[in-house]
Amino acid sequence: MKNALICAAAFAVTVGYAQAEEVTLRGATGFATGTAFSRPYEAFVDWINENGEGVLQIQNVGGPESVPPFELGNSVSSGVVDIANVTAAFYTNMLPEGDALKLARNTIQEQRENGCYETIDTLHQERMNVKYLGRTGDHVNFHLYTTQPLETADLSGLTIRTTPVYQAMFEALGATPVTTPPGDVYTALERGTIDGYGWPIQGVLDLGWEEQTGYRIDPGFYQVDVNILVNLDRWESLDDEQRALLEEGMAWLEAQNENNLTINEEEAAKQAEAGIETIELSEEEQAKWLDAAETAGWDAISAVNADVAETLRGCLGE
Ligand code: 173
Repeated sequence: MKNALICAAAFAVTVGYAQAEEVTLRGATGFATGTAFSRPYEAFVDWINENGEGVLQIQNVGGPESVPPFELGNSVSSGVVDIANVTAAFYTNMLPEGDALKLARNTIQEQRENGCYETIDTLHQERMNVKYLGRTGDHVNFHLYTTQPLETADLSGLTIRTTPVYQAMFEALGATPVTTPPGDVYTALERGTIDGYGWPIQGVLDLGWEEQTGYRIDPGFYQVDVNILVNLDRWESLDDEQRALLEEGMAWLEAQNENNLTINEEEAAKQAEAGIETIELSEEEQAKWLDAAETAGWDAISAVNADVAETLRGCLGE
């Protein structure tokens, strides 16, 4: 009896020690807190903190004011932050092929089914030392917004703010591109140093840009990718329960991507109310517009890495 008690006590101690302590990850977002492309990540952080008591928590260290958006890839790669909410266009310095994610025509759920997720995750792990946890932004297209009306797909003579998302396309259509983080767009418009900017259908009003925007050019093109990345060393240091929690939270978040279809309509209506006029290109000009997007977009990826371009083209749809 005495021996049994000692055994039980020893077992309890062992189990007690074996249980991992609650871990806190330091997180950062590449988009201003509370705006369209940060909100899904913030909801994810809340979900994890609610469901992960005693297991894992995320503490936000902030947005672009803490880590400049184009440096966030480096920060999560080196472990300055443990988890990041960031679009691939902001970390092309580390993974230029990541720019292909915008060319997806399918959803992250389909990419998980057809093996594309694994290819993308492997690229991130090998080249950036990060776990590609998952993706938000499905169903959200990008647009060109301008200060002056535009009649054709010809952008020659116009200086347009870009990121790697729009660079190849806008150049192919004749624009002079200027790359800036989102935080510089308002001032560039105000000073008249740009004639327009690339941005998704969502978020313009969150940033106050409607004051400086005359027109949105339709149709939209590409598909937003805002990805959640976890430093790989940190990921590997987590136990199964902690990783499962992050994956479950990510699946929960990805399931909400379909809400974007409704949000897009609401945002278009809000833009119209705020005085942004929609310019619908003619059928002929639309064809040039969308062809430039697709052709210049994939050509840029192929120029960087033809093999990866071919694999991704096969699994990101069409
Ligand atoms: O325009 C941008 O800054 C950009 O590349 C982007 C990407 C995804 C979502 C929002 C903006």
